Amino acid sequence: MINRKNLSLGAAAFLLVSGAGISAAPAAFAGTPGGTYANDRNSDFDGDGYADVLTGAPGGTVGGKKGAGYVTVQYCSASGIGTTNTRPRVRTAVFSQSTAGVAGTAEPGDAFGAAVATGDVNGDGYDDAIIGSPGEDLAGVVDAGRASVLYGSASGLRGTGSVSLQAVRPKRESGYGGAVAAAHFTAATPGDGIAVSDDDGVDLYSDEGPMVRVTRLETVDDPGDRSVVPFNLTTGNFDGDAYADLVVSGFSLVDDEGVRGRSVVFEGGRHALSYARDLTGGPAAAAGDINGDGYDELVTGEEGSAESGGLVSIRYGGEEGLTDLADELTQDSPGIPGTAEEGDGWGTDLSVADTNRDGRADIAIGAPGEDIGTVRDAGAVWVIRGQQRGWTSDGVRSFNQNTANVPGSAEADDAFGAQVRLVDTDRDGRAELLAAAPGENTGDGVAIAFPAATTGIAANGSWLYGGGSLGASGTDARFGAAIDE
Ligand SMILES: [Ca+2]
Ligand SMILES: [Ca+2]
Ligand SMILES: [Ca+2]
Ligand SMILES: [Ca+2]
Repeated sequence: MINRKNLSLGAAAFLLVSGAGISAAPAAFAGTPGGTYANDRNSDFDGDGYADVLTGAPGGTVGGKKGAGYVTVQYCSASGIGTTNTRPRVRTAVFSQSTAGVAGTAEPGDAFGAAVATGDVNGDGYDDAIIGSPGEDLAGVVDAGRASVLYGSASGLRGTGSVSLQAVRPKRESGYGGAVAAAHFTAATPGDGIAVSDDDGVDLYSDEGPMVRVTRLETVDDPGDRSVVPFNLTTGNFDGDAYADLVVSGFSLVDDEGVRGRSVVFEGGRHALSYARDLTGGPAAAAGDINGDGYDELVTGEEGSAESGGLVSIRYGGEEGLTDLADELTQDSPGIPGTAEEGDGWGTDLSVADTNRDGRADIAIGAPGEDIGTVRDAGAVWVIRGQQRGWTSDGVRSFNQNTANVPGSAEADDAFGAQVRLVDTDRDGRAELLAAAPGENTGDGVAIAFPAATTGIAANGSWLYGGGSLGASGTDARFGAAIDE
């Protein structure tokens, strides 16, 4: 049951939110929309030119509080991603609500890090982090939820000066901060706008010195078609203009559809994001330029599509926005290894970026419910290539923890592939694959980093890390439940 409410906030209803001002004038913002193009970097917290990796561990114990949650940062370099124990070492950091300057207090079940996103929201050239804690209680309102903005700097992400975002009227179990995103949606500020979802819509913010709540996008809009319970926020540039578009993906409330995946597309523009259309597909979504024509494609994943064990759909971008017709893929499609079986969850998570430097983005697909042999819900990931005509069945790869050269072994309920992220951590033009198994070791969670060879993602050289490898408590952390590229 979804609680309806009318929370439309006009532009006149600007609302100041607690937080710090801008300390430096906007200077280095590149104005790149969307941040989803294959070679974009929008997670460079320390501004050294290398993408950094932000990972959520919403089950993590902080100061003895189980499930308070934390995030980790790995500052990457020419040698890519690592930990403090790898050679070469990379600098790492851990942030939680116990970090000085971060709003709130680490309490059991806050789930800080359940959602993560990055973008340069104050336009100072250092990317910033948006972190959701949907389990946060606010003034006695259970699971009202909140999101926190942590700013980047020359020394990396900082707790000091962080900003807390919460609903105008916090609502019980609304899960504010369940999904977060940032991109250059409008010309309102030099930096990126911020989107934060709860269970019936999305609040948009822009950092204008003080953080300002600009408007609210309702997605539960009875009796119209635009009826989506938000689950995921995705940004891309589907029509090739100067502004990023926002896709709110989740589950449909349209009467005759049953519980189907559905997404609402809001188009970015000079002054505002505006409703463009809604479409089938979700709750997973990702965007990137798969055919290399300069327009992003939207890829949606519908893991619960009962007849197929998971359905992945691709709609192509163009001058007029996304195509109506979608390419539909399942594990039974030609050239794709595996067999579609109920419960596979193929398409539970998706990521789109170029893995072999051919100028066309490739698609990573996670299926955490995939059985490996007789091992139930061990999980697997696929990488499907982009080409000029769209996706191709040539060169599709699939990996699980029993694949040769992949660390660990496939165990029941590992849920490997629950998160997949393609990110070019060493800036060589080829995105590496990070695939998480948040269920590994009964809920500790691990991520496996797969290198990008000249021919694309490879098992050879893959390695594994968890919260414990990054100076945090690994126990029951569900490390990797959210990863931002
Ligand atoms: Ca960096
Ligand atoms: Ca910034
Ligand atoms: Ca395209
Ligand atoms: Ca690379």
